[in-house]
Amino acid sequence: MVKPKKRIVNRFEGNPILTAEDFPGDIVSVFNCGIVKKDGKYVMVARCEDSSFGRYMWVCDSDDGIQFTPRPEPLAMPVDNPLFMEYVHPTKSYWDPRVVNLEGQYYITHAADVTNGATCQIGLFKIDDDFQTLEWVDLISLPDNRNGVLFPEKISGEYWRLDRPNDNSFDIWCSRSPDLIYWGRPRRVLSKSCLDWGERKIGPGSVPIRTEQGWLCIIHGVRRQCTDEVYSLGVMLLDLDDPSKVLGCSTRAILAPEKEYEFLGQSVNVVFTNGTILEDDGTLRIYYGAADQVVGLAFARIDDLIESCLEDSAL
Ligand code: BMA
Repeated sequence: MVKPKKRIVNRFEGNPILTAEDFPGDIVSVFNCGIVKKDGKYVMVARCEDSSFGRYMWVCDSDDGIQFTPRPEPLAMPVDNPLFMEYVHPTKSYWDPRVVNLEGQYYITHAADVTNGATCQIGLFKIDDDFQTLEWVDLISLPDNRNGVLFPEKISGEYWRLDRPNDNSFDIWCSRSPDLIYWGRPRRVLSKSCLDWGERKIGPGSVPIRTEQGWLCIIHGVRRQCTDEVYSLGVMLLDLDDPSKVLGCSTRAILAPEKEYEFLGQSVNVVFTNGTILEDDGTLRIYYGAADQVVGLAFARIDDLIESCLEDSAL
């Protein structure tokens, strides 16, 4: 029997909210952004690319979370730090920044194309309160790993993260750390085999959100459609005290490409998020990259997302 239609995520009608034209200089795309709300204002760290495929992290500010103003320059990379320069290419390496406030300090995890033959590792920066100066911490994963996202607080005395080892399984994993540098006790959290819309790969999206029912996590999944890969978003709920345990995971994709700006860009058929904001009224703002070209915004009720994990679970 066909299930009834259920749309719990709604796009902002004025999408896309940010495009390359909004930036000074030779920027050709802006997508996959991390975001935090600070003192009532929105601070986005966007992934930008230029026509030589140089990559930048570019801070954009907004009062209303819809109209963003890019700062005059992208973030300067800590090129005078020999640890950073050891493995990371200063203009080509970093992508998909995820921003988190952890114990009063802002951190940015990102996927780093490294020059040590390992393809991709998770990198960690600190950034100051004004989002002006990046400080390199270190590479914090084994190769080949990406989509690293930190939980916003310690759990049972340890830091936790989700990530996606880029081996043949392409599942979501978690691990723990005493100091954000050394990570261990890896556990598989969710297998891609649970999700038809993510049958090829799944990965963590934005920073997990604490709710009374569990950690709510927006995730992405990849499905093969003829010759193309289609990137969609989904949602899972993890145990508050032990996030390696999944309480539920929506069987449906909550957002899949269906608008022209999601179908066509540098890539085709992509919606991908690494940044969400939960408002006090229970609205979740999902900022997402569309077709690896522009930034879109969508809204959901947090309760609807939790319900779809628990009552429509793929597990
Ligand atoms: C993933 C990442 C994302 C990108 C997506 C779609 O593997 O590289 O940065 O948006 O593919 O191309």
